[in-house]
Amino acid sequence: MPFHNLKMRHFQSLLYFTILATILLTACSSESPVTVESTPVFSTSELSGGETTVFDASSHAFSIPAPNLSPAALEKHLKGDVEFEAVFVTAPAVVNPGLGPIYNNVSCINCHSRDGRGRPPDADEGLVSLLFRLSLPKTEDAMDGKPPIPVPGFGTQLNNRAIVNANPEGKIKIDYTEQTLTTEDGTRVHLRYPNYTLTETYQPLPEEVEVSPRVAPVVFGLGLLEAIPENAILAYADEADADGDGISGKPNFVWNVVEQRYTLGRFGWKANQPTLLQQVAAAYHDDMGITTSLFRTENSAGQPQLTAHSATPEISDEILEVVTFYVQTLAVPARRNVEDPQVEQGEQLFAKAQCASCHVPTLRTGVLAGVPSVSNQTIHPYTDLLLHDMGPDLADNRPDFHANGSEWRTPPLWGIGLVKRVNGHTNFLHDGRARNLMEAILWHGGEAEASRQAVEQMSKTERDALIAFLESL
Ligand code: HEC
Ligand code: HEC
Ligand SMILES: [Ca+2]
Ligand SMILES: [Ca+2]
Ligand SMILES: [Ca+2]
Repeated sequence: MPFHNLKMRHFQSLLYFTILATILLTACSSESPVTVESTPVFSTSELSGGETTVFDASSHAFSIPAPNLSPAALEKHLKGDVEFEAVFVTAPAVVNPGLGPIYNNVSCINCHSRDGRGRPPDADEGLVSLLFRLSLPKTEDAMDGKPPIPVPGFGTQLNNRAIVNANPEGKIKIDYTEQTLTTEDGTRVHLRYPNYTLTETYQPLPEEVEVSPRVAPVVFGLGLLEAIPENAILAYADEADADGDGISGKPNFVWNVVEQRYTLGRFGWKANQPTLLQQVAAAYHDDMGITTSLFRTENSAGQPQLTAHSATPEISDEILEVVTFYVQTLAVPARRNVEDPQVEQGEQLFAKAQCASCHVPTLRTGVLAGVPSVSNQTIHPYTDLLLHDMGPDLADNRPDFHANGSEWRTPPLWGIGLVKRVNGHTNFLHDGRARNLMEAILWHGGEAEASRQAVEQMSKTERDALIAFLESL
């Protein structure tokens, strides 16, 4: 996308905004009363990622470098791209050794397929891009803000694969219970609730183990989310629900390995990672069994399969840095069909149903050191990066720092309409149980109870418009 073209589009949307504002003002003066929504002003802009936006709605839409990278930055991004796709093997190979001995997958891209999202396995298919976090219950204050307690012999994640001569920690069997929900206008919607059974564990697993399923999320636009100033995020927090709207966003504060203190969590389904550097190092460590300077001890420490262990990290800081830069600088795909009347109606319904109270449409980034392309951008991520109680049906009942067993971080919705084209499925939510966008909405409970009820009360035309809006993101 040439730069002038991007500018042109930007100009068009500004112009469009001005016209819209004028129409609204005119409407205000002639017709009263006009109700003003308390939700943030939504944007009609197509530029979801500011100047990092790309106009590409193909199956590669999530894999494009931000168009505003300098030549040197692009080169660094492309080095990271190679490492993101690198397949790791058993030591002592010459290229990419260090896999395992226990792991979940052999490369980043295997889980984040096409830089997009994972899904639960089909029947008779092994786990690919869904993993399970484990912990022991906390005896005293479950909400102590401390990290999850590792399960002896298993750690905090079930590693379901192992290299030759080592044992996988176990397997998971998934089956679903079907439920039916009827909306006000009589439409029947089928929902499936997942049940997990841990099988073939290499040693007995304590009865009381807590299990949290997580599918791999998309990895584009993340530098922008990292560049949002902390105080901008905290400004949306309303833990005691002081404004009485039933919604009480809460920040997570999690252990920051580099700074050796608790800092704001932003990444992962429970916002349990503070920075992309730490998120990436944790992925190498937990998901692939690769040590780095941040996590020097193998994830299998203390298990019989770990025979030899070197204090030297299995990958260099340079690799860690370029992969981090890669996920910081993937472009955000532009919205489509923003002027379609059905999409516009859906956008209004999204605000009216209070979706925008958590899925915040517009934020402004600050400065992210070393990554000028994501700095000072106006973006439309549709998240507040805060934790919300989503009710018992979505609960994993496994606390993660300050997140309790029913709290989840609002996931960004940008690009969600392209998941089908990029990843060939429409499985949503943290465990991929929803088989389409409407199912994802109808699982909302807890703080989002009123939003879900609003959707249940909509007419079919309105629900179609809401989905058309989500598909335009
Ligand atoms: C086994 C599958 C798997 C592998 C392999 C994997 N990931 Fe992930 N990734 C996930 C899951 C699942 C999450 C969500 C984790 C959570 O919520 O706790 C995640 C989260 C992330 C996030 C945060 C996204 C967000 O929106 O918060 C980033 C960035 C990321 N992974 C990058 C990587 C990189 C880089 C690699 C390779 C070093 C990698 N991942 C390897 C499954 C995987
Ligand atoms: C109280 C905050 C809140 C409100 C209000 C809310 N959501 Fe969500 N939304 C979330 C959270 C948190 C999740 C993740 C839940 C999970 O994965 O278990 C989510 C997930 C989603 C997803 C799936 C995203 C993905 O990546 O899997 C969609 C789509 C969605 N919401 C749309 C909506 C719509 C439409 C509305 C209004 C009708 C709405 N949400 C209202 C917090 C909220
Ligand atoms: Ca290793
Ligand atoms: Ca483990
Ligand atoms: Ca509130």
